[in-house]
Amino acid sequence: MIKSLLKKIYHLLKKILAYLNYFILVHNPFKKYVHPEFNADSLPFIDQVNFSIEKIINNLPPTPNLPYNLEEKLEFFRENGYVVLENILPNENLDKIWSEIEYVTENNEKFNILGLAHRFNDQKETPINLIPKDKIKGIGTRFIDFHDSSLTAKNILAHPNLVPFLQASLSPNITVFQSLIFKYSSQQSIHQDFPWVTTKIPSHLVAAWIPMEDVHIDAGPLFYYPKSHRIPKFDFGRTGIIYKEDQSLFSPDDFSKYLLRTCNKLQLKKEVLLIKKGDVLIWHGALAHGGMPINDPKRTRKSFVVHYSTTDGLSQHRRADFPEKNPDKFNGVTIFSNPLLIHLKDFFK
Ligand SMILES: O=C(O)CCC(=O)C(=O)O
Ligand SMILES: [Fe+2]
Repeated sequence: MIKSLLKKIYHLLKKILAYLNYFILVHNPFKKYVHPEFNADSLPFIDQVNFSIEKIINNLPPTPNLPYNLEEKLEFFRENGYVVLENILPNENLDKIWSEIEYVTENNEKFNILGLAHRFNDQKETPINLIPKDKIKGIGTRFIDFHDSSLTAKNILAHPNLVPFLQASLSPNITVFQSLIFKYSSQQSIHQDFPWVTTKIPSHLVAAWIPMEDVHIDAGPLFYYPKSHRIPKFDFGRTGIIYKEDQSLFSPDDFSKYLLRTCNKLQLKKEVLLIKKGDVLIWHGALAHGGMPINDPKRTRKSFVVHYSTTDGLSQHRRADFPEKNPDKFNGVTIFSNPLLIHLKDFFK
């Protein structure tokens, strides 16, 4: 009782201090405060209003035989911050990735691929051979950068039906920042990705949400707020638009509240993603989104999430200390090798 009261007082004082510090930051007479934003000089062309979609497409390698109208999809993406590309990926390959994940789960003691499990090791990324099997199988688990170890995963994330869209939305020189595989909804609260998924150029970020089964409404679908990619950026205080646990004045929770408040104020309407296996959702690095709560815990929501950046934003694997000499290219996508998992590189062929 006293302990929880003390905890509440501590958090309240911390918050007051954060606001006080922020006030000083904003009103500092010696340093003009500028509300943080993406750097205008390095914005992808699609986010530069006077750059036409036609011009963007003309800058790309030729894109014959796409099963969708690239120009229309890009216009929609530019305006709404997301788009769905229907029926563009082969089901057999999606099934293959999932069977690899099942193998890795059943034989976790052999793999030090990173994972994250609910209420395990302080929610820190942990090699899966150190996570108990029942935890790995539970709700809240994610496999991190599985594509490092799977050729099929690499071929899916660099599928020829996907790459031209990604190149047009970022730059012809795209790379993978990180990938995640979920069996169940993440149930994550509303957020934008760029404060966490950070490269040298925070605006160089798009993500693909690739279902490995049709999404059921009770499985905790992904949700998002169309057009929220244009709302003013949240200022974390001291660290600008990027979150740094040890330096930012404000917390991820403050960030979520800001996003919800701003989306509601601007009357942006929440949408829930009920797409089918083979479809892909692409979302802008600044689109507000999250995972709905799971209504039926028996319902899985197998999905593969890939965060892409450009080679200007990220010039090596994010776990590497040195640049790689000749990184692999899959259909135009640079995929750096993970120096910590070389023994598992393309383990699954
Ligand atoms: O799939 C989900 O539930 C959320 C995933 C997500 O927000 C992300 O990976 O950035
Ligand atoms: Fe996210």
